[in-house]
Amino acid sequence: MPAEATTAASALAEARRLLDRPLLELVFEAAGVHRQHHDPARIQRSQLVSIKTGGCAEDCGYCSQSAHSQTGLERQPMMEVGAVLAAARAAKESGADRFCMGAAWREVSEGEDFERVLEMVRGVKALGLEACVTLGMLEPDQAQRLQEAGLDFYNHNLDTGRSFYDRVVTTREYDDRLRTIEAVREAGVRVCTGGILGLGEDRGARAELLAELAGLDPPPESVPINTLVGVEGTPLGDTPPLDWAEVVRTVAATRILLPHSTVRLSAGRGEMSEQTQALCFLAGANSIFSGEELLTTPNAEPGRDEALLAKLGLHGVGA
Ligand code: SAM
Ligand code: DTB
Ligand code: SF4
Repeated sequence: MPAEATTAASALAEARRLLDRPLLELVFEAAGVHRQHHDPARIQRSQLVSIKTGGCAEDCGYCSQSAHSQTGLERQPMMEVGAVLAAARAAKESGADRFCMGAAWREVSEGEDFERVLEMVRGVKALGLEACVTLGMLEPDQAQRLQEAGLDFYNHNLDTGRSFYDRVVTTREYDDRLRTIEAVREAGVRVCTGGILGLGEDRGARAELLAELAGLDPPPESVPINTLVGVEGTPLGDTPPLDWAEVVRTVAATRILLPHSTVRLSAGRGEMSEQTQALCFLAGANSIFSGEELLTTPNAEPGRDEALLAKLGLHGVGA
C-alpha cells in the first residue's frame, strides 16, 4: 500500500477506535485533552446571518434552501450592506465575537454580489468582530480577495464521510469541497470545516468524516459539528434523530483528533437538552452559534444560552 493510503487507513482506524470506546471513558479522555489546550470555561460565540436566502442550485438533501426541494421557504435577494452591518452591531452588543455571513450559492461568481460581500467583510471587521463567510465553492483568486478584505474564516463543510456522501449531495463532488478548502488555506484565511450528524449515516461514516478532517494538513482551525435540523420537504427531512450519546461521542472524538481546533456545537442545539449540551462542553466543544436563528431555522430561545452558560460556570470570549 502507498504511504498516503496507509496513513489514511490508520487515521480511519483510530477515529473508529475512539468512537467505539465506552462513552464515559471517551468523554474523560477528551476532557483532559481539552484542558491541556484550551481554557475550559471559555465558549466562543458566533452569530449567523443569511445574506442571500433560498433558490440554491445544489441538491443538498438536508437543506431548506435547495431549489431541488419544496420547503416553502421564501427566497430573499442579497441583503444590503447597511442591514448586514446593523445585524453585526446587534450581534456584538449581545456578546458574539464572530459574525458569519451565509449565502445560498453553489459557488461564488464575480460581479456586484461578490463586491458587496467584500464590503460586508470590511464593515464587520471595522466593528471589531471576527468575520466569517460561507458562500459555496471558491476559486483561489476569490479566496485571495476575501483575505485582502480582512476575512478571518471561511466555512465550507465536508458534511459527511466519503462513502455516504452521494446519498446526501449529487451536484457537488467531495473533492470539490477539498479543493475549496485548499484555496482558502492557500490564501491565508483560516479554515472552518466540519459536518452534519444524523443524516442516516452509521458510525463508520462518522469515523470517515473525522479521519478526513483530522487528515487535513494543517488541521482546520474551526470544526462545526452540526446535527440535522429536519426540514419538511427535503429528502432527509424525516430522518429519525440521532441518539444524544452518539452526538457526545462524536464531539469527544473530534476533540481528541483535533486537539487545537475550536469545536463548534452548531446546528441542532435547539432540540438538544441542557444535559446533552453540558456533556458536549465537557467533551471539548468550545463554541456555539448564538442568537435566535441560524440561517433559516431556529437556534435558541432568548436567554436560554445565557442561563445555560451561567449554570455551567462558562463564559463567552471577553466576558
Ligand atoms: N451554500 C453554502 C455551502 O453549502 O457551502 C453555504 C451555506 S450552507 C447552509 C452551510 C452548511 O450548513 C452546510 O454545509 C451544512 O453543513 C449546514 N446545514 C445546512 N442545512 C442544515 C440542516 N438542515 N441541518 C444541519 N446543518 C445544516
Ligand atoms: C455550519 O456548519 N453550520 C451553520 C454554518 N456552518 C453556516 C449553518 C447551519 C444551518 C442550519 C440550517 C438553517 O438554519 O438553514
Ligand atoms: Fe445550497 Fe449550501 Fe443549501 Fe447546499 S447547503 S443547498 S450549497 S445553500
